[in-house]
Amino acid sequence: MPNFFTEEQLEIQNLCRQIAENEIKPVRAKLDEEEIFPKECLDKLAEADMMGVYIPEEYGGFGGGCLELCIAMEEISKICSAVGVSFAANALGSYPIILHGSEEQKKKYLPDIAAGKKLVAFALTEPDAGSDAAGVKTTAVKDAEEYVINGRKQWITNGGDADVYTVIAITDKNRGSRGASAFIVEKGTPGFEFGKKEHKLGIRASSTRELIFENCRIPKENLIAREGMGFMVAMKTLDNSRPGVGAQALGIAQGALDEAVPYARERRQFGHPIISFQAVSHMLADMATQVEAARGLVYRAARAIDNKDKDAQKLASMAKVYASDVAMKVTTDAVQVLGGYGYMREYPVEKMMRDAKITQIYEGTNQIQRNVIAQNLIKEYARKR
Ligand code: COS
Repeated sequence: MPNFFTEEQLEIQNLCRQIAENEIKPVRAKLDEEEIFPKECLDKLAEADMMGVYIPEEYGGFGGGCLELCIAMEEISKICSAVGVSFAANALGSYPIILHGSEEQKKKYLPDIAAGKKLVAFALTEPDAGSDAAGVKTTAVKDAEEYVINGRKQWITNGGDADVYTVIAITDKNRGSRGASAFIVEKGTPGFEFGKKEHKLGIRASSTRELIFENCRIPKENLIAREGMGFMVAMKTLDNSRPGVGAQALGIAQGALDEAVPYARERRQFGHPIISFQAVSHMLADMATQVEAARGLVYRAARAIDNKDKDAQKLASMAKVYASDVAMKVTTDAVQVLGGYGYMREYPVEKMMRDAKITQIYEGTNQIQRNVIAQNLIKEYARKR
């Protein structure tokens, strides 16, 4: 893939690779074990100007897009995908502002986000609204110059640690998905509290919390776009962020392969390195092939998003679904190659296997992604007739 990257993109890759190796690798097991939010790792990324890789230059960012985000995400997630998701959740939370925010909102929030001074979170999911994103119940009622928000958001990545939240709430309950609106809510606003931190199977260093809104008043200027556009804002946001989940999964899979091959070369059984047994070498060959195929699709989707291609939404879902399925398969196989050692905490592949699972679930389950792909196919082929 490096052949297709520009000098600047290779620089991003190199910087993130160095930070991942030197700053993240030594602490990843401890962060995972003790469920510590990786603030110091994010600070290192901020020092290298990586927190704003996807933010336009005029707002203090690097000026890249989805492709640059994916490059950074692959490198970070190769070493620790919990740091990866804590990093990428900022992009997910920022996209509503980047894509649909007013000039004032962009000027107010994006420079601090790009500098890593403020962390962001995206709040769509609720206890009864996951795959059915249009089913949100949180309400925002206009009251003179303010909106009053009431409701709960669940499983919010960076919840509690983020300073800025982009929140989807219902402004007109009679209009279905066209009755939702998107808002910016700042941490510390009266009536906005956090629930308990969740304990998870994987990506344990990332923070996942409930958001609780009780008569939380925000200025009407914090409405993103117009009333009724919230569902569209959320869907466009997810179209842009899904290749990033693909890149996270790709990183996890590459990281597992990077552990499995050297181990299989060194581990001797029956007098030979186990890589000399075809049962093992063919497994590694399949793993490597799947990783490369996922890489091709992730970067193809990222370019399509940046170019605003017609098939960008379909490719974004394909990248997410394929790379996450590959990550689950490759990490499971890596544990198998390492055998008993692979199952132990001393080796990183069991963490990679635990981390891989969420990539098949969040930002739209892989079942939802297949629905999105199928819907796109139906429309595409209807146009061709
Ligand atoms: N971009 C722009 N508009 C979109 C869109 C997109 N990607 N997807 C849907 N829309 C529009 C539709 O065109 C439709 O507009 P009209 O009302 O003008 O016809 C409207 O939004 C409703 O679309 P649809 O009927 O397809 O909505 P559904 O309720 O059936 O939901 C899915 C569609 C399932 C795709 C959506 O709910 C989804 O993505 N769910 C997963 C959510 C998710 O990822 N959750 C994870 C938590 S966030 S980390």
